Amino acid sequence: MENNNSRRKFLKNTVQVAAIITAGSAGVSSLLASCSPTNSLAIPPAFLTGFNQQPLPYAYDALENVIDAKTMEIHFSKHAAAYSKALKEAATAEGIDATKPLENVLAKISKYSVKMRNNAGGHYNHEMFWKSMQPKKTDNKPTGNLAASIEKTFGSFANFKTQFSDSAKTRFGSGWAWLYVDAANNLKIGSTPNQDNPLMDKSDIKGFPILGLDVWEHAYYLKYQNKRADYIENWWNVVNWSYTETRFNKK
Ligand code: MN3
Repeated sequence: MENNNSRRKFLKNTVQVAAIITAGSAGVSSLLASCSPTNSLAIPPAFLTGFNQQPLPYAYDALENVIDAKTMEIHFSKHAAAYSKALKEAATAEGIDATKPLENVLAKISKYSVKMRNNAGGHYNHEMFWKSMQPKKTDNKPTGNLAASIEKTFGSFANFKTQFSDSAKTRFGSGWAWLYVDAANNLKIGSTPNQDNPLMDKSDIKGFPILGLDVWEHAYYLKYQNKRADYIENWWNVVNWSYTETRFNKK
């Protein structure tokens, strides 16, 4: 496998070099452009998502009392792992290069199958979700630019939390609540059904997500049963505001 990949890369590079030599000066820049990875969304490399599941940044029991270890284990190792696996199957079937950023697929999701939409979204959303949490902190709130922007946009952090929580509570069935930055660089709150997200061309809300909350029952049912509102209220204690702020400041 390794040898085949190296050989393929070598052949590809050789073909590209040969093509550049024969293209002449006029053709070189366009050819180089076609060789470089596409990043139509201008998202910095640090925020680009691959197709493989990354390790959970903490132990299964690290968020205990807010998200129990059993829920975390099943959510990460079964649900989220399945999205990544099915995403890679769909990519193979639909001729998508899984070494390129997933964001490029999300931006053109209407061109692909329902399987691709569900699993590209499912994988992206969970990869972001794990990073957006950390062990419980008292008085957990944003700082710096993000705190200032939240206060300016929503009046106060408390108002923001109420609006975001309402968005999460009122999402009918399965889906996500989002804090995202729209094309005009405004902070917005919204929600999407299933595994959709604001990066998808099909989404009703569009922008760069900086914080997302999974309100599928698999995210909370073992501990909270039908009490989604309690899960949401507790979740604020484990939000990783430092990571959220990093995503915000990329804009
Ligand atoms: Mn989930």
